Amino acid sequence: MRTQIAIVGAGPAGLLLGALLHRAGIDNVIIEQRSPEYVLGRIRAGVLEQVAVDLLDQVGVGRRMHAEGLPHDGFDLVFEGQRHRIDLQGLTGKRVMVYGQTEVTRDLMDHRADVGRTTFYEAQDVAVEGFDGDAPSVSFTKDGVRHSVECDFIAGCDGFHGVSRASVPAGAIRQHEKVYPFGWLGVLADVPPVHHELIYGHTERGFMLASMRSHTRSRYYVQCSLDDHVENWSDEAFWNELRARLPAEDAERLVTGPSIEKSIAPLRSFVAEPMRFGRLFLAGDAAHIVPPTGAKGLNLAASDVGLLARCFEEHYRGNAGGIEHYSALALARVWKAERFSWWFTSMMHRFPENGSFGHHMQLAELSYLVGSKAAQTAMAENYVGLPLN
Ligand code: RFL
Ligand code: PHB
Repeated sequence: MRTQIAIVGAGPAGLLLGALLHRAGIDNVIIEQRSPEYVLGRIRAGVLEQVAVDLLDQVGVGRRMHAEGLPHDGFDLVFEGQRHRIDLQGLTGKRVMVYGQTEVTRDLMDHRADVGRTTFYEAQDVAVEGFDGDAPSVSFTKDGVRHSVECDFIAGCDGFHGVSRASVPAGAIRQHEKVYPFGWLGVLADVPPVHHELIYGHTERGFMLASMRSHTRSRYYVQCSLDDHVENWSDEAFWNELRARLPAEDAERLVTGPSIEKSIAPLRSFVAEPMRFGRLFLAGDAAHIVPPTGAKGLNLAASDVGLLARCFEEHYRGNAGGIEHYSALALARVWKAERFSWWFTSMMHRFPENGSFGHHMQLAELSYLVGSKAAQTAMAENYVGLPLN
């Protein structure tokens, strides 16, 4: 089989890239190692920046997002038991859209099925080959048969643990990493959210986040230890811990119920440079990871593939230099989102090794932030998302 772009991975990056290329008339095939149900079962991001919303609109999959998503004009920061609102709309003129990654993925999967582009799910032993020469290909085994997709370019959209980045010779890639000494324990439950906007909390017991998927479905997180296990957390234990981290008035209002999903995610900052190796291009979590505090992971995946699709379009329009700029353009945005996510994470979590001095530095920074319009504007500009260049 032959195509123009072979895309490895059917997460949001791969599916959105497929849709953008389809719209530009560029042939593409997606190869995904899991089943569609497995991909949809991963509960992850919840907040979309305007850039991501615009890209979904551009490819014509925005209808349900606009009908069911919740536009948010601000969020609350909590420290020392008090809530302080960050007015995104007032400070930047922009808002964010609360709409789950699962729904984004479902909308993109439905669109792909409608337009009839090929996706291979449950592909085993996926290998990316020949990208340092003129004849790249992606091979895999499906139902016991080995297949090969020959292509002009490979887009590695296969997440942090994927095969694309791992196939680049070690000497050709630089990796920058910071691993945080804690994780997030997340719970999804069909209970109304405790507040109509998100609440990010700094508490003596550690970080907490109150988020949502709809008016009837809540997503909550509490900072936990890296060696903790989901099995250690009954629903009751989780709700008690969350209640202990919420401001008193919210704790009283909190509605609890059985969890639908419960998981622990480690927190990591990671960047691989460059994001292009000959005819292989990395996008999304395959190239970089941010801790979820800034809600940037899915949004960076979307902006990467927005840039990549533009570069491929230029290339096929006859501008051979089109693809030369991808890595530098994408990384300029990635590093800024890395900085914001690292900063927000550092300010909000309990770092046992930082001691009382570190704790006071966090409180001083939070106190400065809520007292300074300039500091709030800087935070809000980053939260709603920087322009796509
Ligand atoms: P994905 O979603 O990991 O998709 C990669 C796909 O590639 C497949 N794959 C392979 N396919 C073929 N061959 C192989 N060898 C393969 N290896 C892997 C995988 O099965 C998968 O389907 O990466 P992508 O598309 O780059 O998307 C990135 C986002 O998923 C991620 O950045 C976000 O979920 C991060 N994130 C958040 N981002 C936001 O923008 N806003 C948020 O509010 C937000 N909250 C979060 C988050 C991530 C979290 N976790 C669990 C890490 C909250 C959490 C808790
Ligand atoms: C979520 O709803 O899952 C979510 C929201 C905001 C974040 C991280 C995760 O910063």
